[in-house]
Amino acid sequence: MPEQSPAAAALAAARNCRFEKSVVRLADLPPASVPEIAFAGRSNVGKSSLMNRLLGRRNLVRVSGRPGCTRGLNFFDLDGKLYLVDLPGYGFAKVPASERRRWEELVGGYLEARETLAGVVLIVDIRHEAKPGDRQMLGWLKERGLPFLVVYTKADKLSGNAISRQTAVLDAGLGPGRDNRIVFSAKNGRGREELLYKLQGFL
Ligand SMILES: Nc1nc2c(ncn2[C@@H]2O[C@H](COP(=O)(O)OP(=O)(O)OP(=O)(O)O)[C@@H](O)[C@H]2O)c(=O)[nH]1
Ligand SMILES: [Mg+2]
Repeated sequence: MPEQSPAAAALAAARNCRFEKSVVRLADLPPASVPEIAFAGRSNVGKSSLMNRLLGRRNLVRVSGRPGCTRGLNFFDLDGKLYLVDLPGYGFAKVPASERRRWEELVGGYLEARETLAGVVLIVDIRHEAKPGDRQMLGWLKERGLPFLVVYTKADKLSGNAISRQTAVLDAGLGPGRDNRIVFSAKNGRGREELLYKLQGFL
């Protein structure tokens, strides 16, 4: 077993996690002092729920009743060794163009320039097909050469057959490659161990 980095060990232990800050302007990013992993996806796809499940916390990251609630980049500190970053969601139909531009500048700027970003988790709803926003996000990640993982979440909402069917649909639509995607459920914990293992590989 290779030796774990301090960040990977902190992720596995998930002992002292605390909300650090919500960033709405790139100038307010915390110092780039430890590795970080960001979580991206459409509004309401289950980003915050996945982070809570990953950390084994019921409510560290606020789960929204209303879609589109997460406006800033929300930084969570793990033992001072690692940041997890909950990114604001995209693809919410009713946002005005100005709000969409704001989102692109903030999230695009962050993904493009953050030196300590070790990898990104792109979360999609296993029941739906890949959306343009998901492809745009993957395009950015590939362009920058950032390590990424695609998570097909809410698997608890489908039967076994439907999971296989939808997995094939999303594999074809997004092309992450089998080693880069995970079937997941924040509700029953499916895929959590695999996710943890793969994220440690980023660190
Ligand atoms: N059944 C089921 N419901 C889920 C799962 N993950 C999230 N949800 C539900 O989906 C809704 C949205 O979850 P969030 O975790 O707030 O999603 P989000 O992507 O953080 O949403 P925004 O921050 O608003 O973009 C909530 O009602 C969750 O309870 C899952 O794996 N299974
Ligand atoms: Mg959220």
